[in-house]
Amino acid sequence: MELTGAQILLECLKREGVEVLFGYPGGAVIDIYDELPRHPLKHILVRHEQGAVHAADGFARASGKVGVCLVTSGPGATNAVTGIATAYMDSIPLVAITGQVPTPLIGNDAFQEVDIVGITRPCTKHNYLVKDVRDLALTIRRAFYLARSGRPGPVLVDLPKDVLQTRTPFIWPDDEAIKMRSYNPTSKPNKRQLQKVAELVKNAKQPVFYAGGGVVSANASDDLTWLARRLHMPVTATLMGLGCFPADDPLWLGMLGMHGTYAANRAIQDSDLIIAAGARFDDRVTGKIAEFAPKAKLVHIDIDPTSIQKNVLVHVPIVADVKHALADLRSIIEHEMTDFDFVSVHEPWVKHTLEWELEHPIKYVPAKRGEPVKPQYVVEKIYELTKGEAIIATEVGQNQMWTAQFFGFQRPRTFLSSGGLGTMGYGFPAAIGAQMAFPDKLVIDIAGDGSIQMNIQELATAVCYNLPVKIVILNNGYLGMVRQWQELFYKKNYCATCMDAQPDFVKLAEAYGAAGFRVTRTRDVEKVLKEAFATPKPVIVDVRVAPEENVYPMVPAGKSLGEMLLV
Ligand SMILES: Cc1ncc(C[n+]2csc(CCOP(=O)(O)OP(=O)(O)O)c2C)c(N)n1
Repeated sequence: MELTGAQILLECLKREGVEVLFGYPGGAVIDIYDELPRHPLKHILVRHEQGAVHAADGFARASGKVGVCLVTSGPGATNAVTGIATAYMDSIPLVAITGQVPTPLIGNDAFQEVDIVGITRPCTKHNYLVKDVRDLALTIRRAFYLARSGRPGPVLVDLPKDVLQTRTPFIWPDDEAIKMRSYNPTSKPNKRQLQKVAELVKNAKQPVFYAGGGVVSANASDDLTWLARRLHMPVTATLMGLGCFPADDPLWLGMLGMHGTYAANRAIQDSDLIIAAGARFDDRVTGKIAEFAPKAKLVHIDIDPTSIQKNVLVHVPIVADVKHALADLRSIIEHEMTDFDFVSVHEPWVKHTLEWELEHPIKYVPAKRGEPVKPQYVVEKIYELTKGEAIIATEVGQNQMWTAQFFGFQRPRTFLSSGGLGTMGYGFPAAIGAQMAFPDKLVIDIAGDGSIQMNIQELATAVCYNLPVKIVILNNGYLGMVRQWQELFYKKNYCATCMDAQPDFVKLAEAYGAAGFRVTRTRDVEKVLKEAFATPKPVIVDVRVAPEENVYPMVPAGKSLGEMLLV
């Protein structure tokens, strides 16, 4: 069967199980768009290419499948770079397809030409320029294989226009063909190392689990939860790991790191054994690295060998898929340590951590009568009203940290946030992607007034496809997180952080065909949120919150986890 490059691409996407494609057309990819109506793929036309990538990323995080986006050459491709880098930093499986000028024009500074393969080399897991249509099917298959295997990540495939137009016999490459000699991710753990871990836990008096996004992406939450309960070991997680362990479990310490809980940070500093799983010892987590967990032996489980020993010295490295490693550890504990009473050994330590939680819980000073709404209260209300049964996306800044602190995430894949790159404008398009994956779930973007303006144009997308995403803006009139740093560390020099000339968000929502609500009083928060959640279309809720509220606890940059500023 002879097909054009464009037809081959779409056939491959179909066979890879892709159901939805987030994209934006242009000259270089018209041939693909010309074919699209003849394929079962659902295409979501976004309003900005950055939105397409974040939406594909949100779809991937919520569903566990590979997200796919399609943009044109030149500015279409460069607009996608922030989204690609966002996915790269958080290890999200994504295939980004970009159009390119025809092969004879490559290197000629042709109209809308850009070297996107060069530009994205440092922020993709791998990228390809397909110069010969006969390589296309294999390249697409490999792109999916790379994106989803090993440490997941974004893969870019650049497709020149003439390649899309050329005909060639279509051959679907088999699984053997897609293997690459230089790429062999280790997924099975070394059993002896796991035995060592089991022994370490037995002998530890103050052990802690430190879970990262890898636990979520490896679908290893159940094993982690089982192990923590059986070993009677407190659990903390990074921002990316939230939801991998139920927040209502007594062993849950809360998030650790810069805006982590007192209990989690104290526990890490005092622990004698840390089992880190699918986490990368990011500086937002470790604080001053030389003083991180001074008494602890470190076990580090990660699929990416280059992640181990990168930031901290590890005593037991385990290169493996987190799912396999935790499942095998579980099996050792289940079958070889049946008689060991972990509860009695670790109970004094667990009690200690509970005391820390009581001493310094995550809290805020509630608003008095007549005072502006407290942003933390809004997040608490969202949690209460949804009972945690919602997919929550956030933007970046205080809104993100308050959500992490005050929404009790119970399940993996319910919290979508740009952790590594910290991309403002991520949350709303990601929420659109998640809503595509789960049309019947309540999807909420908790936003700041600065961040939401970075991709607000996607309201048109949400309205167009009837995606009832809710945006709750914690509107403090500031670029709040930067203002907080200015307040605490720059003598209140609020330079360029006051968001003057804000749009009327309610009217803006209405202009797009969505619904808009405004809340200025604490007593109206619950009523309006209820109404918003019951409205079957996209909604903006503009909540005017206390302008100078801060996120606490806070470990100042460069300090150790033991040096927290508390409320
Ligand atoms: C694209 C991008 N530009 C700049 C920043 C730096 N930055 C981090 S937080 C922040 C303020 C965010 O303000 P807002 O969205 O209003 O949220 P708030 O902190 O007030 O909740 C800024 C500017 C960023 N993270 N991303």
